[in-house]
This record gives sequence, structure tokens and C-alpha cells, in this order.
Amino acid sequence: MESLPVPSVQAMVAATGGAHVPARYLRPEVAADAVVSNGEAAMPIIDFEKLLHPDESRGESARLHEACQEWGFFQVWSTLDAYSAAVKNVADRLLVIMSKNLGLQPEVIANKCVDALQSVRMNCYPPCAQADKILGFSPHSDADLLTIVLQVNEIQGLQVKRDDDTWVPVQPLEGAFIVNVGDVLQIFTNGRYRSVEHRAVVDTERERMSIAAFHSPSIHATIGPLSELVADQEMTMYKTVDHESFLRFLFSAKLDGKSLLQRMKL
Ligand SMILES: O=C(O)CCC(=O)C(=O)O
Repeated sequence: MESLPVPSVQAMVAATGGAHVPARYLRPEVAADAVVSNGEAAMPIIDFEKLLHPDESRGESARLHEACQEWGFFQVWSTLDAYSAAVKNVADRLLVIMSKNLGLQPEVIANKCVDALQSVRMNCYPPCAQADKILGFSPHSDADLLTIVLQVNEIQGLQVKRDDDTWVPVQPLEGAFIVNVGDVLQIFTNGRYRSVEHRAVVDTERERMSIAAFHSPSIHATIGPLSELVADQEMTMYKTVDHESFLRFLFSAKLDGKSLLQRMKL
């Protein structure tokens, strides 16, 4: 059977700006159908956090049950709070294991993170026809302890700088976070752990999105090599400053490679 060649919708819109719609696409019932105004019959919204909360799950679960029976459609509301709490948990657990790997008591880094700071940034990189001539994000290292990045739509873009100055693209892995050591962890560990420069390139055709969650110690913590790691005979590589001074360094520095670490060097 031969198929009938029809122009694509995009081509039609491009040709007439959408002014001319071929007869076979016209649907008179759209104008005739009753559409209730917004709010008159709002689709159920389920709060995902409540659904998982021991005290509130019963009520929310009943609403979910009803939504499935009455509507068969519902929206799930999950705030960035739920996401940020989940990634903070991942960061905290990784920091405990890292402490042990460094020969420290598990809580040494965690103790610096009571009332830790966390910030979350959503990055959106529109496509660009000249993608090979631009960058989505300039080379930089992160000024925190640990960054956890979710590549939302699994389009490659993040690149990590290696010692030989080559850039290695990070292959998005479905369901995986990308974690990178930040400047503060490099300073805490007196250089044992490396905060590495990275950048983001853009795609020629597809938009890319990522969510980066930055985890830093408490504002009251001092930023400097951990005393437990700086043995008498080991050279201390970085200054110790209070967190506020560190942040002042950060905000007065350009987003330029590892310039912040350079300023912290002794
Ligand atoms: O988009 C990415 O994958 C990385 C973003 C990033 O480096 C940042 O937000 O600091």
C-alpha cells in the first residue's frame, strides 16, 4: 500500500504562519464542545511529600485513590524541597564514606555541615546552530563541598577537564546523578581530593537541562585544611578563613577556572 505524502505541520506553519489550515485538519467539534472554565472542575493534585509523610499519608493516599477512581488523571506535586532533601541525603552519606576513606572519624566532615548550606540551580541550554563556537557554561570549579547534578533530559553537554587539558564529555546515564568534588573539599582534604574544572557545551538541535545542587558547610564552619589531615610534617596548602570571608572571596572572583583556589593557596 502506498502512503500519501503530506506536508509536515512544521512546514505548513513555516509557510503561512499558521494562517492557512488544510480542510482535513479542521475539527468543527472543538468549537461546539463544552469546555468548563478553569477551576470549575480542577483535576486532583496529589502532594507527593504528604503521600510519603507518616502523619499525612493516610489522607493523601485516600485522595489518590479517589483521583484514580473519579478522574483517572491527576497531577503530582513534588516541590524542589523534596528534591533538595533527597540530594542532600545523598551528599551527607557520601561525605561520611569519604571521611572514612580519608582515615577520619565518619562524622568529621558531617560535623562541619550541621545547618549546612545548600543551593539549587536549574540550568537550561537552548540549542544553537553554531554550537561549536559557543559555551553554555564557562570552565569553572565549584566553590562547595560536593555538587550533585541531574542531567534532566539526557543530552550530553557536561565536559570535565583532564590533566592533559583535554575535555572529557560525561555520558548521561539514565537514573544516575553526577557528583563532583568542590573547592571546599579540596581545601578540607589539603589537596587529597580534587575539585576539577568543568564546562557545559550546547547541542545544535536540542535543548539541554540540568539541575545542580551545591552542598557547603555551615556558615559558622571555618574553611581550611582539616587539622586531622595536616600532620606535622605535611605542608599546609591552603589558608584557613571563616566561611563568610570565603564567600566574599567567591563573590569577588570571576567565574574563571580555579581562581578561587588560587586565592586560598598559601
Ligand atoms: O549543566 C551541567 O551539566 C553543569 C552545570 C554546572 O557546572 C553548574 O551549574 O555549575
